[in-house]
Amino acid sequence: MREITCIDSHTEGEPTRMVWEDALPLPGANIATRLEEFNRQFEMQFLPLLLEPRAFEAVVGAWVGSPTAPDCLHDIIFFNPTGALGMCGHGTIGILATLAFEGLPPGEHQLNSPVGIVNARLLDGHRVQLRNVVSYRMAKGVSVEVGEFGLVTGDVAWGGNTFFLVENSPIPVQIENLNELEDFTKAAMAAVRQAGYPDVNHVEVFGPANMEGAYAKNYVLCPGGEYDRSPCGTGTSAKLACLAADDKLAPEIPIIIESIIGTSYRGWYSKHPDGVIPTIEGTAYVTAKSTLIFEDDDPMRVGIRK
Ligand code: PYC
Repeated sequence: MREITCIDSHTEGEPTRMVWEDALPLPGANIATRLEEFNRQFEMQFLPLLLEPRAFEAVVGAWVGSPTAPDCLHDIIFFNPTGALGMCGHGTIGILATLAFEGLPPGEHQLNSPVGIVNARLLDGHRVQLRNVVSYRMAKGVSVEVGEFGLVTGDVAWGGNTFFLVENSPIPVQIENLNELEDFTKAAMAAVRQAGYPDVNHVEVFGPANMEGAYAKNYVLCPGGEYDRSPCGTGTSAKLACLAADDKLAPEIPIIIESIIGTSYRGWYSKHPDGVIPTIEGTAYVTAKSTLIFEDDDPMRVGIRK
């Protein structure tokens, strides 16, 4: 029998399940070799933490280990049921709130992710400002035929993951349209990948906000087919990069992006020679500290595989 202790949190509604390296060690002298080891172990060791019956597919995992880069608090690897993510904004905010729950005082920390070092400022027990990796637009005005939805135009941008961002969603971005938004964004993901952007692994569509003062409301399809309950930290970073590239938003001016469930992030950017450095501010709460049990004779020991 195997026991693994996890700490769960949600960031603006989006779940994170954190696991320490003591439970699942990843040997390696740097984050790249640790990621290789993670990829080797993913199917049998990490994926079962996210799947039913112990979780569900929207949960993002966060492996937290000792730092292999100078001046960093931890190495971090985020993952969802399809494998490792580059970065994860909601996950970083969730980890900081979890570390605060475990006794970390407010302050500023660096975390070493597979796509670069990020800075996270813990403002209190729950509120965190994430200064993300350099984000930039990769392509403007990419038009693709999306089946019954017709011709759809959007930008491709990097915010720690690769996004296809569609400014005016053909499906109104409202919670009652979840099924249609899922169908549309899945079709758009397939179309944009086929059109020469195979690395796109998130689709982010926008519509008018319900929240007073918010810039827009988004729906974000994540790899694996689940949607982000938060406004997506890396997605908001990609959006800030596009707004900056179009001169639609000046540096250091905060905007609010509302999520499909009505939660929000505040985001702004600083200029960088290769794009922008986004800052994303949001709030997370710990929801559970649990010991997962994997009994040897449990047919669902590795989770329900579809
Ligand atoms: O907040 O960056 C994010 C994120 C990526 C996937 C789910 N959340």
